[in-house]
Amino acid sequence: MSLWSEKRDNSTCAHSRPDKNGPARHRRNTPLNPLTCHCLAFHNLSDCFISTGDGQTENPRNNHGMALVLTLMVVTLVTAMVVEFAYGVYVSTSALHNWQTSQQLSLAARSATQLGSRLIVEKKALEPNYTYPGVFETSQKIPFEELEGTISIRIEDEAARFNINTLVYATGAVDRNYAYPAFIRLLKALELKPDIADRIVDWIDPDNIPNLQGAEDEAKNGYLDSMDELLTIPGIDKETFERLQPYVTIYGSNVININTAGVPVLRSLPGDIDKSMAENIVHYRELTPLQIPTDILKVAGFKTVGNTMLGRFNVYSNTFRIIATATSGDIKRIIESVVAISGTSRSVLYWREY
Ligand SMILES: [Ca+2]
Repeated sequence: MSLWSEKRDNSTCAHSRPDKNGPARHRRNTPLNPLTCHCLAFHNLSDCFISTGDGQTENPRNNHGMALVLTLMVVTLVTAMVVEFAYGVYVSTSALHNWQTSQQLSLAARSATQLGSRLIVEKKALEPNYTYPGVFETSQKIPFEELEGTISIRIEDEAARFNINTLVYATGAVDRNYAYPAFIRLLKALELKPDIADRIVDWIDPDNIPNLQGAEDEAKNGYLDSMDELLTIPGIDKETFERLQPYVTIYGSNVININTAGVPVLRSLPGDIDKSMAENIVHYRELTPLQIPTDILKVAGFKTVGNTMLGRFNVYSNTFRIIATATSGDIKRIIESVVAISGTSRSVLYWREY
């Protein structure tokens, strides 16, 4: 039995093409015409295409489908807009929260810096004759109830380092009597080339006449204002900088603190101090920090040579670097400063917050 023969009444169709009786519409008992109605197998309204007379067909089911697609598109669009708006609000709120936290951490770091200065003053009051050790660290919870986190304070003795600005006197002349040869000794101890001394001297001194191994190209002709400035001096690459940086400063005098200086800086002192002699000083002060300069004569190997060093070192310091770090979650604020302490007063020589 064919599909055609299965129809109960295939002589009529619910639809017809437009004719003189009006536009195409659902009309019952219209004679079936296969050319105008395509209901060949299933005489079902939902399966029937209506010929519009211009070669195109319409289907009520398609109209329903189109409406559904449009509805879905609108819902998708509105959902996307809502999600984007919510994300924007989240980002704005998060940024505001981070900014507020950052501001609070900045205040905490400032407080920690003040605390660091006070610790130095109190320690100097307890031990007025000498400064030891060269590094002091402490940390505690942030004292703000509304903010969870920690603050840490690191204090470093700046007199443990060689001051490279002392290579040149304020008059512009090079200190070839002490600072220059002392710096050459430091470079040798660090296994760095001696020409670095001339390059730094040319950078600082006011003239434009290059030293033997120096360079006056675009020289500053002034004292260094920051350690990073070393990297702008021709001939000082990053590797040289990283090796030199822990042992030099631009603050304080050219008199180092023998109680805190590292082995390479100790070797910058006069007296041809080799590595093992410098290590003798380190071991001695670990047990008994030097109270007065002549205590150097008690250190193994310095009974004689110690006299040639007197006047070139101290056993205390008045210049310190304070690194205060405030942390809450992933957010951190750091204040690095250098302060000069005189009695109970202190003056800030350097301040950087990041
Ligand atoms: Ca110069």
